[in-house]
Amino acid sequence: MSRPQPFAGAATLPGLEFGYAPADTRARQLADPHVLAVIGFGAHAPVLDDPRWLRVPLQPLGAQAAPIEVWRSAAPVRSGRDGDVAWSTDGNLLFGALEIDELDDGLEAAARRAYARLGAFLAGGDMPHLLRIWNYMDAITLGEEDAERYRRFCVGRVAGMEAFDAARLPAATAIGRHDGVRRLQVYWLAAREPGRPVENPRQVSAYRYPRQYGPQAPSFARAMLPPAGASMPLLLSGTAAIVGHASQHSGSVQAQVDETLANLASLVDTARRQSPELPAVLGAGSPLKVYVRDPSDAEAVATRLDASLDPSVPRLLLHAQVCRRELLVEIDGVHGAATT
Ligand code: 3EB
Repeated sequence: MSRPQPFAGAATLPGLEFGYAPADTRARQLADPHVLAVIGFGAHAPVLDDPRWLRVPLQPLGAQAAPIEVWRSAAPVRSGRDGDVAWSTDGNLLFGALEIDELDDGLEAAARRAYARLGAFLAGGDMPHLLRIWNYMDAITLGEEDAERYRRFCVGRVAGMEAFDAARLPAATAIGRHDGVRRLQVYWLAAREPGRPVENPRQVSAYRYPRQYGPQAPSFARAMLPPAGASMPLLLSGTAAIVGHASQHSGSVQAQVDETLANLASLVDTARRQSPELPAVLGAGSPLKVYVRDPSDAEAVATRLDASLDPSVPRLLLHAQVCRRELLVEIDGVHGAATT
């Protein structure tokens, strides 16, 4: 198999590859000492002992068998568990995962506990700089106005983030599950050196959203460039049909897909001003996760993506709830990856 060159010409740090692979290669991936993380999706993904294995209970949509996601380092990896945190590292990059049950005090308190635990874990090591974080929770839009669960999550997240450098928010995804399991799942990529956050000129920065979206603006950057010299892709946050701070195209999933892709293109253009070696358009090194609220929209979403994206762009559709009720689709991923 031909290996595309990692994009950073003068890379001095071992690189990280991202890609999807057939689920039946799982054992082989986990036997590879360079593999930092392997993610399996859906109710049928097994529970395994390996700290590099993460089971994400979001159900894949579509006819194809669900792939696994593989993060592979150019350097050998060691891994372990520290209490409730599963981790792996190549010495420069750190993958970690944590699950916190919601107790009687709810999602806000679970988010506060999760982020306090994460902050303490990162502060205790030599890879403290959070580049990218994923937050998966049940029933994200349940509750009215400021009692809505996503808004409580945003409040708890900030309360737990005291140990963080607020000027360097990570790229992020916060998305809802449909499984009724009240457990917050958080996983992340951190680094020895800080990354370089990227904002989207088409969108108000999420951390500056006005009060109408909740008492605490969401704490994330729209994208993250890797530390200078690292041979790693651009990390794209969960991106939806939001322009300025307002949701667009209520009721039209096709138009929301188009607007979301325009936002992703704008992020890539913006990142390329700092990293001109990044490819100009999404391609084989841009594996995407496409979160679809209503499974009956999956075909329309897939068709729209087929019409707009280069066929080489790997995409995985997952059944998930976006954190605003009118938003039917959200996309995250990486761009400019050397592929596994
Ligand atoms: C948005 O643009 C859509 O709260 O961490 C996307 C990515 C969204 C991350 C988060 C929320 C988060 O506001 C929602």
